[in-house]
Amino acid sequence: MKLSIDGKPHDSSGANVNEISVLELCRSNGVAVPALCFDSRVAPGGHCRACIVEVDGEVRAACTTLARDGMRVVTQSPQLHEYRRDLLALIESEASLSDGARDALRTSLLGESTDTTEPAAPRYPKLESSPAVEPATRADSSHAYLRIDLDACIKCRLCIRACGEIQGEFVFAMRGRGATSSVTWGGGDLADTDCVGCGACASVCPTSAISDVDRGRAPPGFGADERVVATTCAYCGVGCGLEVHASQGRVRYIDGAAGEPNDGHLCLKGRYAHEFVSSPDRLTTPLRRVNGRLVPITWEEAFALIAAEFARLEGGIAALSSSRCTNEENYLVQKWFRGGLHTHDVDCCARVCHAPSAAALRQGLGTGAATSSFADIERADLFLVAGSNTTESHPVVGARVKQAVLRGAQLIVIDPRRTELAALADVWLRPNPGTNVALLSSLAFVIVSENLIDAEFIAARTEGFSGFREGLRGCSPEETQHVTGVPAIQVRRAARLYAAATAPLQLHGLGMTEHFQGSEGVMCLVNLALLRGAVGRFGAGVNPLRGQNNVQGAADMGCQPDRLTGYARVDDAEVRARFERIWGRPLCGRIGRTIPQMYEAIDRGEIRGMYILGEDVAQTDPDASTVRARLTKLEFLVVQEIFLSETAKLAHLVLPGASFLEKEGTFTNAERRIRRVRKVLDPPGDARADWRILLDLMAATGFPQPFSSVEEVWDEVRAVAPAFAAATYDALRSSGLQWPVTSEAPEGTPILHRSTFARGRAEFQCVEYQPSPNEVSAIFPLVLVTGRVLEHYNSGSMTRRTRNSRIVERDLLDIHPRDAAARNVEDGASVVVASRFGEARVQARITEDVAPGVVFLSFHYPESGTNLVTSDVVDRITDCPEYKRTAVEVRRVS
Ligand SMILES: Nc1nc2c(c(=O)[nH]1)N[C@H]1C(S)=C(S)[C@@H](COP(=O)(O)OP(=O)(O)OC[C@H]3O[C@@H](n4cnc5c(=O)[nH]c(N)nc54)[C@H](O)[C@@H]3O)O[C@H]1N2
Ligand SMILES: Nc1nc2c(c(=O)[nH]1)N[C@H]1C(S)=C(S)[C@@H](COP(=O)(O)OP(=O)(O)OC[C@H]3O[C@@H](n4cnc5c(=O)[nH]c(N)nc54)[C@H](O)[C@@H]3O)O[C@H]1N2
Ligand code: SF4
Ligand code: SF4
Ligand SMILES: [Mo]
Repeated sequence: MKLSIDGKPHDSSGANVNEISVLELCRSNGVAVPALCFDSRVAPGGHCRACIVEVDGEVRAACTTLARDGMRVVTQSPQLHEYRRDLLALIESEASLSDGARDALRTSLLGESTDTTEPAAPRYPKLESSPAVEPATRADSSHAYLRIDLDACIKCRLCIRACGEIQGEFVFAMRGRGATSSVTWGGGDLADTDCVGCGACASVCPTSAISDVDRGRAPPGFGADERVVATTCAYCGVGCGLEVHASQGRVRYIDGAAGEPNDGHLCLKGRYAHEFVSSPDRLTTPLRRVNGRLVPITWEEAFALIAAEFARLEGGIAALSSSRCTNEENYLVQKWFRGGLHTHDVDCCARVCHAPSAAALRQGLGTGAATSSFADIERADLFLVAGSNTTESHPVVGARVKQAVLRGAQLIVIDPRRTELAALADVWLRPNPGTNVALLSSLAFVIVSENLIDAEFIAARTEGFSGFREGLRGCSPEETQHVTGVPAIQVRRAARLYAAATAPLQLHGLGMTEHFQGSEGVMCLVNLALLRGAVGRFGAGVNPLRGQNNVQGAADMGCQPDRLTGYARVDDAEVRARFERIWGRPLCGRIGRTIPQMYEAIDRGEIRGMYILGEDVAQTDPDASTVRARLTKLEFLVVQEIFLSETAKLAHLVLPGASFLEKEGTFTNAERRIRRVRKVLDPPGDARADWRILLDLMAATGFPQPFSSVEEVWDEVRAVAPAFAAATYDALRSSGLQWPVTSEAPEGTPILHRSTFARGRAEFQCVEYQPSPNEVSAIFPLVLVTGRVLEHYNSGSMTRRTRNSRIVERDLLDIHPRDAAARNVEDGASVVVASRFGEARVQARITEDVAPGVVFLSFHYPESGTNLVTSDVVDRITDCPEYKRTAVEVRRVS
């Protein structure tokens, strides 16, 4: 396409050249065109009229005019300048702008911040706000993070489009016409709308009519030394890119970074929940237990104590590493324990989370990680979302899925609860908790028996199909519906939809894994994809939505008892020899213990000391009273934390680490994307970056390391694990890369298994449904499902110390009206949730989001005691706890 811009010829080629607007074309060629209501992530609106240019002599809005061959575009002319000045005057007559907003507008429209030729009197009389709009709805300060002041609104509608087209929440609309029109959010408080606090509206508003509290609050001069640091969110496994604006040693506000995986978008945790960093509760000095109390000691005393105790307890020490910490820190933890302390007793929270996914994917496909990328969300024509509350747990991915569905992609949701995606689904299958294997087998049954399989793919790339087909006998939807509770007709419909899709993308969560048959459930998902050849190609695949910011990385680095860095097998002598060479230490060949096995070993006196990095097991592991009893039995417990967690309260020695905003390193997200983490602030008091502490601990216990920076640690990771070989810090500097990153794939690997599976052929797995041992009874007739809510994060140690706790103040028990009525429980009543293992005390919320017979409770507040109730039942293959199914009774507290 050839055209001219301001008299200069431009020759454009490229895939989207036929769809590009004049505005984007100009900007991509370095020609500045002002625009107030343009954002590349939403459809152009043409509302603000600031991007007026001349096209072939006619005045047009550049954002809504498509570039065409032969066009003559003029962006600067006396006429256009005059037009823009006039527009500015009109805006000023309608909106009350702050000085800053006016200067910014003037600069973007006229390229100058002051107008020396401005007439003394305004060109247009000031327009008073319309009497048709009640004053109450012009301003809003009900939300913890957002402020609205419509006096500054220029009616560009960008907030409406951002909320609808990025987040998919549709909070805002326009009401009225012409000069009396205004943005509305339904007449009440913003806090009472569907707003999820993502901040997209505030981030795009050109005049701060909608603004972040954080930005508005900055005292004068606060921005003088402002720095912008590009880093990665440390909450969930989406791993959003952040741009942290900091000055005077404080975080001022956070924006989303461009590029994958979030393209500027964030959720309210990533954008706003950073106040915990400066909480007075932060640990600032090492603490030692003396006469039952934790008292401050120096770092030197702490290292000497550990050296002495670990020498005394040698052979009986285990480690839990932290999925909240960096790859480099996780690498050091397992290197320390394996190489320095001669044990493979190293595990991490992958155990209680997606270990079943990793096991099932490894067994079926050869690699235990997500097969696809988040970018496949835009390529898929159908989503199968199983046991994932995506919009609350992985909100930015959830928003991408919602947008794809709003554009026409189909959606099947498998979840016992009516989640936001379930409510939007084409087919929502609502199984009894714990019956995934029966349900997914019946989906496979329909696809096979109705001959909807991809026979060519099965023949060319898989094995074990005939045995698998045999094993489906007795799995028809009609036969399984009494177990699953899902009507056969719905199962048939879902199976046909899945089979008819050209690019079916699976996303799954803990509703699949945290079960007695967790691994086997995920195997069923893999089988389903194999039946349709829906793996190893763009838009399709099997994807565990791994939870923690760096749980993928913690496992990749080797914080699992059976696998060294890069999933190298501990029980393979050749593999060990490679590590022994690089580490200069002999390694034992005995596989270590999983978390539940460690607890049992404490009981037997085999484990007497533990080092726990950033994991609050006393609150988050199941059957918490037993966990506490066992931790209390330890002779020496070291906890390295940023807060005095429930676990740290039990420790003999507490070490103050640094949060993600206070250190360097890398995190690996749920699509295997390794991203850089960069330091913004200094840690408080005597707290230190966790990797520095680990290097000192290794030295103190006789295994000194040659590293002086995290980059050097990472370079050793690249040397020991081939999948990261080419992922240098420099190569990762912008949006990161998805492993494997090798000399053959220097740009990373967005899709696994494209031409061959890591194990050669993929293998169908025969799985038979087994009911959970945690059956309901006359005493415990309800099934408790536990899980998360959007506003809080796991133990809540961070989010509870932010204004998120103003939005959600406590854990609530969701209970169906029928079950509530039978127990005389009203909405908001205090209740006890009791199981064979213990009791939780919470408030009830009556809702039909849960089915009769099922109750749901989150675990973000320690005082609720959610995990006092959960059981000791674990996944048969990986020991992952069954958090998703506990037989309970609910009693009203009178
Ligand atoms: N806001 C927020 N986000 C988080 C976290 C957080 O604490 N808060 N934690 C992070 C972590 S560590 C993780 S692992 C992820 C977890 O993210 P998710 O996997 O989305 O988390 P959950 O809410 O635990 O459970 C998901 C869903 O499983 C459903 N479910 C329960 N039983 C069954 C069943 O038998 N079958 C099926 N098909 N579904 C079932 C539940 O109803 C629930 O909706 O989230 C991460 N993101
Ligand atoms: N009932 C129930 N229980 C569950 C689950 C469930 O669905 N239901 N889900 C389980 C799952 S999937 C998971 S992953 C676990 C998560 O359980 P945990 O890993 O125990 O929970 P988190 O709150 O994520 O964080 C652990 C600790 O890390 C600390 N921390 C954060 N950043 C850093 C850092 O940079 N350095 C250091 N040293 N410490 C840091 C925090 O203060 C926090 O105390 O919970 C499990 N528990
Ligand atoms: S914060 Fe997000 S959800 Fe709330 S109104 Fe703004 S864009 Fe919509
Ligand atoms: S979606 Fe996850 S990674 Fe992104 S901002 Fe929210 S919590 Fe952070
Ligand atoms: Mo997790």
